[in-house]
Amino acid sequence: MKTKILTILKQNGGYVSGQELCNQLGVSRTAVWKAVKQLEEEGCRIEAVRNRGYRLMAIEDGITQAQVGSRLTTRYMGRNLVYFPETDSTNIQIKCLAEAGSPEGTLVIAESQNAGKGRRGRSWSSPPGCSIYMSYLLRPKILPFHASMLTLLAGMACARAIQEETGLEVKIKWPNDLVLNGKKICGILTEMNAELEEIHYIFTGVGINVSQTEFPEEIRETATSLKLEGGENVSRSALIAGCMKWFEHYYELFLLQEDLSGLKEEYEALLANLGQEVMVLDPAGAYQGVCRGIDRMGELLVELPKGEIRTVLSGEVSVRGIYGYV
Ligand code: BT5
Repeated sequence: MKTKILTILKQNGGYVSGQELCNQLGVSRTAVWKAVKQLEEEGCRIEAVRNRGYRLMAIEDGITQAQVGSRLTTRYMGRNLVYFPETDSTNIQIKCLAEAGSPEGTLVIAESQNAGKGRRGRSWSSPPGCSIYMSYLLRPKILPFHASMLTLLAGMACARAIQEETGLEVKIKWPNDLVLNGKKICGILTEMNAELEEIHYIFTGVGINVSQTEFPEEIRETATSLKLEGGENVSRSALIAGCMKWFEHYYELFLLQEDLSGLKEEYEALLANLGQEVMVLDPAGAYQGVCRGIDRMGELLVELPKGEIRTVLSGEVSVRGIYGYV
């Protein structure tokens, strides 16, 4: 109900009478009043004037259910939304929701995480107030070995949303990082529950650095935020809604063919290091080559000095430019 009230107040711009809200939502005046009070606690300034009604004056850059929900334009992505002021990890929480039968598109958002996860046991720095931590649930009927492509879709979606919201030319460092001016601005972690032939569910966690001005010592050289790179006053709720919109768009195209053939060009336009020398850190031995884009399965194509093209599977391999992190 909070989401609906906020949506109505936003759309209207002026005063909306208590009675009108009651009629539209089919609830009592007391219920409306209670929901308005809760919205105020979540950072919305709402004026209440006798005989005129409620009017939205200002809204803090919060990422609660109502604030994000009132911006969504999707059919299913983010429509079932759970918000935590603090949690261990949104990936852990979305897994619980998946086990409990939550529908595709369910989104968990947290203001902070005390056990934010990176890949392979690494951690994700997750202070409150300056960042986005979110995970969404998918139940695609695809083969488990096609699942890694969903990380690529997430990267495209977040990159497009950031570009749209800030105008900053963020790029994808294949397979799971977004980078800006040579530093990491976003990390993506996809996990799944599957059998050999069937995916039960899959979830993708996304962390986006929005307005940090400082980072912990160990990532100071490699991490950055939208604010540090010139993205002033970025609305986190708008950015989350944008990520959901673009993800739904790319996901639908992906499901048509269960591969990236319809998205390859768009992906490559966002790919960092395209046409440049990269180092492939393969556990079986590192090698150098020129990045030539991706194939329809989302594998990275690297041209070796003698012209042979190698396909690099995501997983254990890390790819970076020959000059530093990106
Ligand atoms: C990732 O792992 O980049 C995936 C990160 C996914 C985080 C999201 S937040 C919401 C959801 N819930 C979770 O618990 N996780 C997901 P990886 O490629 O392994 O990178 C991790 C490495 O990035 C760390 O070892 C640090 O070096 C660095 N790092 C940690 N926090 C960072 C930050 N905030 N910004 C940039 N780099 C960071």
